[in-house]
Amino acid sequence: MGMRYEDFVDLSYEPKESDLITEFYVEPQRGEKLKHSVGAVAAESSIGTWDPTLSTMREGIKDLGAKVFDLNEDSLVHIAYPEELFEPGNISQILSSVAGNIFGMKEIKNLRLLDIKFPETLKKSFLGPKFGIEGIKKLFNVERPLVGTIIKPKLGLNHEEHAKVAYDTWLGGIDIVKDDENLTNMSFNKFNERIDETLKRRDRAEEKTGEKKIYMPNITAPLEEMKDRARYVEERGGEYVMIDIVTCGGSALQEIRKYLEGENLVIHAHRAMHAAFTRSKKHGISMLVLAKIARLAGVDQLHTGTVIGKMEGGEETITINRELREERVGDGRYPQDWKGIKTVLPVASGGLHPGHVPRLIEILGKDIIIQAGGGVHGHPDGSLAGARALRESVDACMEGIELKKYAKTHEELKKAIEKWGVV
Ligand code: CAP
Ligand code: MG
Repeated sequence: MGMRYEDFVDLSYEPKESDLITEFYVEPQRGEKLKHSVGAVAAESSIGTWDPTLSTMREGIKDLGAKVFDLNEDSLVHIAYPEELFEPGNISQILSSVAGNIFGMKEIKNLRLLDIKFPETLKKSFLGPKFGIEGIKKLFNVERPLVGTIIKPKLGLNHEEHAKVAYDTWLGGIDIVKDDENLTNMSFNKFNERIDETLKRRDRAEEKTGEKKIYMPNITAPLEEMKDRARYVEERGGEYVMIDIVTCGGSALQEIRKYLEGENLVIHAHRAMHAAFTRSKKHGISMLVLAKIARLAGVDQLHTGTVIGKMEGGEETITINRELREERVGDGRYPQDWKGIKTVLPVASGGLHPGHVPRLIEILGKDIIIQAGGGVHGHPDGSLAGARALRESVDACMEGIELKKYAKTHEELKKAIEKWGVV
């Protein structure tokens, strides 16, 4: 009745449609056999443990064991999990299984969860985005990439200063102003006061420019507080909230998504802390997996990197963006069927300035938000001019005019390029 780690490897197994599939990169610890190590991963992430002769094991339970069904020379491993191992609608439980204890096992030197495919029953158990790209497009009614800014300095401005900077950038042509990931309810900048003041300014900016303007306040906090903050934003005419989804965790994210089901609040997801587990190429969890989970849980917008900005993360961003925008079936080796789950608008942010914009659009396409904090508020003539320069860079691309040429007749863009160049 025993179940050794090796018993969790069955290369003849044909995965079923109903199985959850994972792709791992596995490096066994020195002296460990690959089969033993990958078996350990399948065992610990499903039903097994270190002792193969459990007195409590019986035939029916053995069938619930995950199966390594594909094992490559390059240490890529595919594992199939019976769907009964997972509680529908429970991200935390799914992660505790397929991305839980296994990262710390002694048999393993390095282990990276590269990809995941959810079967239909699990997929259907999640809400997915309420608005998605389509809903967001309706809100703005423009075909170009949206331009956003993060108020900088990240922390320190009081609520009036914050609102004034937001107003200036809206006047300059910014569509979306967002709080930074660590700006919540501070002693020097109270959440409620900031919301009141900034939304008031938003209304004025909309009147003055005739354009749709959005403020994305960061409601990140313990769950009950987060709900109160979301409600406060909605009652004052806000249309978006931002959540730090990694530091809040899947449980809080799912709960707030459910709470907002009947409301008109778009969810912007910041991914602060993701790099603690996504950055190493050998260990941890890929950003692609995090993005898929965020989509299932129901964020409408997600930071996915820039390829060319200040943050680490290259070409993978292109794959992730494609997966988030996919309306039907994704294109991994075990493609995710997204039917019934809306799309997510990717957000390019981190070290960007107007000089990045043509290359960014070339790499990532038009269905993105281009956000710049330092690249707006660091403009030699201030935030309003910085906002103009960023918007001008997008307008130039949409008109198919080379940035340096466009800058000849657009002073703000010219100065931005003088300072930061064109990438
Ligand atoms: C951008 C940003 C974002 C990063 C995070 C910042 O500001 O607000 O938090 O984009 O990275 O504080 O760095 P700047 P990512 O425009 O001033 O760089 O989007 O990759 O998760
Ligand atoms: Mg930030």
